[in-house]
Amino acid sequence: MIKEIDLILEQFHSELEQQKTLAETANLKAKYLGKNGLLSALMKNLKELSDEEKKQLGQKSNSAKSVIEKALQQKMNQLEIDQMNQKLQAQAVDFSLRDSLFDRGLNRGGIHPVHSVQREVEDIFLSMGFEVLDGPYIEDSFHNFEALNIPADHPARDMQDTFWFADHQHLLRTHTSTIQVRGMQSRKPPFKFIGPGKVFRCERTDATHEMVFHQLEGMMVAEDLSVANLIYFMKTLLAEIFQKEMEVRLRPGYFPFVEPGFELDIRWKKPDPKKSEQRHSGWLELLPCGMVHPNVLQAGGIDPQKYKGFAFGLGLDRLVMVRHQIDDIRHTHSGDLRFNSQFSL
Ligand code: FA5
Repeated sequence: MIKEIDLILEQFHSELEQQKTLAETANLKAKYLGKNGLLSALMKNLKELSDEEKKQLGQKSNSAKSVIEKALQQKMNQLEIDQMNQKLQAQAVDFSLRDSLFDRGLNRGGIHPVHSVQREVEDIFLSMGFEVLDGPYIEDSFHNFEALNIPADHPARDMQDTFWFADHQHLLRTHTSTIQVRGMQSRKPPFKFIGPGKVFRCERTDATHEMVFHQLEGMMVAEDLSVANLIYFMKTLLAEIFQKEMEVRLRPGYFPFVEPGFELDIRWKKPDPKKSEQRHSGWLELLPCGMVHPNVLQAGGIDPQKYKGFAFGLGLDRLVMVRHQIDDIRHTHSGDLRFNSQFSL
């Protein structure tokens, strides 16, 4: 009878191999292990055997049962996985189709040139150990003005025409310098960070002015900082971005939150508003900067006796204009696909 169990096992394995579905495999379980299955039928003939033989046969039958159970379970698991893979394959997207869809005239997307230059500038500063911070578009007057040394009655408030909310306490931030204030309040010196984002100004648009545009703020605070450090970072930024020497000029500039303050202008081919095909060499205001005013450090919770800082506010849309020789800033956010498609992937 022990031999018969071996034969049953052999038969079971060869049948199991041929199973293709879960239902078929479940039937096999009944056939071999069920109440009226092959193993049970064999065990019904134990009466004529001696006690020792009964014992041996019992052990053999139990071990055959567990071999069958294990093999069935493995087979069922495998069949379930195969079934799932088949389903997934049926739903899968064939990415190799992508290019042929574009060939058939579907428009290819791309990253907006302002965002791609923003990412490049972020990478440059990240590689120099700067953090990248964010800040809200809707600000209070403290973060946009007072903390930046521009009190309510200060004439400099008129330098940036502001979209105020009805409560006259809140506004759409007019510059990313608000991120300076939030950055100072939330960290201890020494630190250095940049803060890119949209800014809003209620002003008339022209070829170099938009109402909604993008700036990238930068700030570094440490002991023993000087204008030389500021100029080093500005030069590195421009060299990395343009990958060639650009003609720049540094001239004194007035911003209440820096002292001394500078305007960094870049030489570019300025378009002639009357004859769009003609360009004249000119200067474009790009990157104002300066040493952080002691009042601003104080408002940010930093001791101006111990620490110094520098800050800058890069105009990202203007940077894109210079880089791609764009004659009018208003093209950049016009949503005109003839413009955008020049920057597709
Ligand atoms: C500021 O906004 C200061 N917060 C910058 C700053 C930061 C100075 C830190 C010192 C220290 P300004 O208004 O000049 O400054 O704007 C900064 C830059 O944003 C300009 O040089 C220009 O590149 C860009 N910009 C300004 N106004 C517009 C506009 N209407 N459209 C497009 N770009 C603009």
